[in-house]
Amino acid sequence: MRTDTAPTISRHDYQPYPYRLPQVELVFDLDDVQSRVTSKLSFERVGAEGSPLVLNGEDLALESVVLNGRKLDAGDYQLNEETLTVFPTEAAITLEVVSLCKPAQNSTLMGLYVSGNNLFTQCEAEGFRRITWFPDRPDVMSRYRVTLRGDKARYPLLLSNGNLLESQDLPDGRHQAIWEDPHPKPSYLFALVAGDFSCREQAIQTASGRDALLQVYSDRGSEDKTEWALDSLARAVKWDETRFGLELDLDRFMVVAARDFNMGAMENKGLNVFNSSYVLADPDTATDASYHAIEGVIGHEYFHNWTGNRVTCRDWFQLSLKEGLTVFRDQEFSADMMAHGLTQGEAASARAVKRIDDVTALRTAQFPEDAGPMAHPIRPESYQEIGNFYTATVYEKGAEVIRMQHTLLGESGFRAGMDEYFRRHDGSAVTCDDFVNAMESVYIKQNPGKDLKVFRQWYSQAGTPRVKVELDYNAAAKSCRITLSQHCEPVGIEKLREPQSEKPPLLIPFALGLLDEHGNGISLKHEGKQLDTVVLELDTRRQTWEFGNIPSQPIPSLLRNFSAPVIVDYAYSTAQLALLAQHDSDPFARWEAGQELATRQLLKLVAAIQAKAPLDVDPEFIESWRAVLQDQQLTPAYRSRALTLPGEKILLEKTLPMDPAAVAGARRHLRETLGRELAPLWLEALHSADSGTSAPYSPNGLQAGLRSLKNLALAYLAAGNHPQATDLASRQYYEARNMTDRMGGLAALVNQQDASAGAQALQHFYEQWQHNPLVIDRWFTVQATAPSTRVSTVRTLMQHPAFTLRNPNRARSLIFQFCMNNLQGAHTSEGYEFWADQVIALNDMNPEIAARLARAFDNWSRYIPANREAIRQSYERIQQHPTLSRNVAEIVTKALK
Ligand code: 0A1
Ligand code: ZN
Repeated sequence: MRTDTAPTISRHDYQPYPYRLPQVELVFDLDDVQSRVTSKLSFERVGAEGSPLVLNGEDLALESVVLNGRKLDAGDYQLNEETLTVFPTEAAITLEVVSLCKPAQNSTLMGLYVSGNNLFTQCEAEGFRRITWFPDRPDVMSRYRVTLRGDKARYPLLLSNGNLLESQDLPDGRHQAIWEDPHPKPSYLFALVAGDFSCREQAIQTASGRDALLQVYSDRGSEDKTEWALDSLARAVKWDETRFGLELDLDRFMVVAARDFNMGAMENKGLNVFNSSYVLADPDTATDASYHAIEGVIGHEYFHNWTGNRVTCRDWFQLSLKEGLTVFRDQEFSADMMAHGLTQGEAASARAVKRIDDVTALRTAQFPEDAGPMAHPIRPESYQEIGNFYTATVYEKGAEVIRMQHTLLGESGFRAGMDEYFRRHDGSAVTCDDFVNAMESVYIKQNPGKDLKVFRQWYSQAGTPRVKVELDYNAAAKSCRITLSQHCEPVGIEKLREPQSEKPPLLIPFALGLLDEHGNGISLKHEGKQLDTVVLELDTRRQTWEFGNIPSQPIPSLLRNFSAPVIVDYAYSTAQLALLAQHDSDPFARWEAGQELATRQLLKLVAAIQAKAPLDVDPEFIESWRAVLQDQQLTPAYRSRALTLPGEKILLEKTLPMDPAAVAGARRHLRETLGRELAPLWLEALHSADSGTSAPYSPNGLQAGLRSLKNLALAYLAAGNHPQATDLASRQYYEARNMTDRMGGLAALVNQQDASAGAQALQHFYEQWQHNPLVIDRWFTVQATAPSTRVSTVRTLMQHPAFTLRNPNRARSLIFQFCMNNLQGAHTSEGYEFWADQVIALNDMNPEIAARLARAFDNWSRYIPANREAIRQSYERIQQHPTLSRNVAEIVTKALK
């Protein structure tokens, strides 16, 4: 905890560490109250003679320091809050440091901490320094040999990275295990786990015929819920071999589930630690969405073994080097898994659904971030607390930047670039530039005379670019000119800089198709090929392309498959959008056209609410929704996406000033209207989808699609106050045979008019599932996000015996869900006060989690005046908190600038 202003660390200030550290030996005497760590570090000086040896440490008690066999006195070293410095004279040094830490008291969940009765570590980004003094930076890579000692009854399992060399019993009921990791790694990839777990395992053979063991550890009693995670892991191993030629490099690969975890999961070498919500699943307790998330996160952490661990980051500014790339890889893995075994047409639709979900996530979380005070390039230029930069920008926009390189190079070119990247950098700590260099080496061969110089700007520039499209059709010449121009507004701190200079252009791969007036695709000649979709490489402010042989005035299909993370401006007529929504052969662009129609309708309603005018819904809009609902050619999963209105956060971004109540009101009104006007069709969809899911449960795309359409239909019927809605929802809730249906029923019950039916179901649900924490998280979330929920309800729920702020999942399920996903409940002065109270409470407990909550209203300056003022006051109150953590302080300072 610190109250002074934290220094800002800049990307350009990088200095290599003056020592190499080839070998690390750690001995842990584990105990939850106090653990002793003895470390023996063998350094070799590579920098200037006399370079001081600076080690990071935090919340540690120092017992002793021995330098080259000589015990140091306090006067021989420098010790302060954050560093321990010794002053060696030799070039080869062994340093032995003994220190103590207190796991049970550690509520930050960084470093060594207690969860349940077990001990876990979390070291990324800078948690290793809470375990022992160390050069805690990713460019110092070492081989680790780790001895774990602990009480055998309490900690029957002692796990760390790499291979188990030996285990033996010790006196006094203790035992020890010695682990050695053959692969050099940075400290952030270190892990240990000690405790009592059950294990599900599978022996596999890797592509080259090596035997390996995959293991998933979880709390005793939950072993029946780890089958899907283990299967997903086996699929991930195979997929990385097939798609990228990357093999598992370990004899065993372990995943351990933890109840208390700040993030989703962590890719520690050979010993991944997971938030239990991304491990445990069975049909009774996990929804389809959870199954898919588990598969994705298991894949993500496994893929880090190459993109992150074998090749790691030189410094934390390069975080997107591993995260953007690994998110791209997990997205592709999930898409391939969803498309697996389907016909070509179904596979295309399944991939489009995945793309729609990923783009929706990007627009919900990253676009607002890129337009707010925390806006930063995917490779940030500076930070105060690196923990604040595990963001949607670094991860999701980072993945889009990788995807654009994939689009520019093609699948085989991208693969060649990846091969080159590993050939050059395996075993080292590198930069984003190194990655682009490898890709560029292939791109240059494919495109003589061109390079990725302009493309690199994506790594340096914040903000969502806008691409304006102009179309000129020449009927006489039967030719069509497409002009693209790009622009990116200053964002975040850029706005404070004077004078405001225009940002340099980016290379934007812009996928385009043209349709005739019947909706048929027009073949386009581009760079000597006839194509349905062309990828235009826009790399200046404004560029024009001309296409011949266009028989009549075409309708453009723009940014197909979302080929770049930009916003497109084009003056479509409603009729053109309706045509695209019915006929575009690109399923993503087709969905997008429907979303644009809905957005226009919703924005009209927002304006009407603000003007206190009557709320009219255009009949043509309802007809466009009817057409999709009736289109049996579309898969249920795709239809459910096409029939979902744009989310409140996506809509808010399109309004200025932002008026949360009006946006929520508009969306509610449109859902109610669609629910009422299309009631017979929703009923039909509900019934036919229901009969389609009588097979034994599987989370596969087909079944999940049917359930998602069914739950959507139920939600619309409830929104439209259909007379049968309560009965239908009750029946679905009480008779459900899986959690997806049960939650669909429960949400509909809680959100329909008959309050007593909702309350009864909630009571029933709690009684049924009170012993399963992950299910109780859902119970809190449905209530936190119900439109009728107010601050008083949330405060009451916080008094519930099952509630605790200390468990991040629980805090997220209630507090975060309410503050971030309940527009009607949270955006009141009472809501903002409540939020500030919780940020302050969390600040003293878990700064990482507190800082995430602190971001909830950081775009306050774009709100309508009443909300703006109330939020600002709450931020100021937080700022005055005397023990503000560096994490929260950075967010609040930026929000108030
Ligand atoms: N590297 C992990 C994310 C992660 C980051 C920080 C953590 O501790 C606070 C935990 C996990 C990933 O990308 O999955
Ligand atoms: Zn990651």
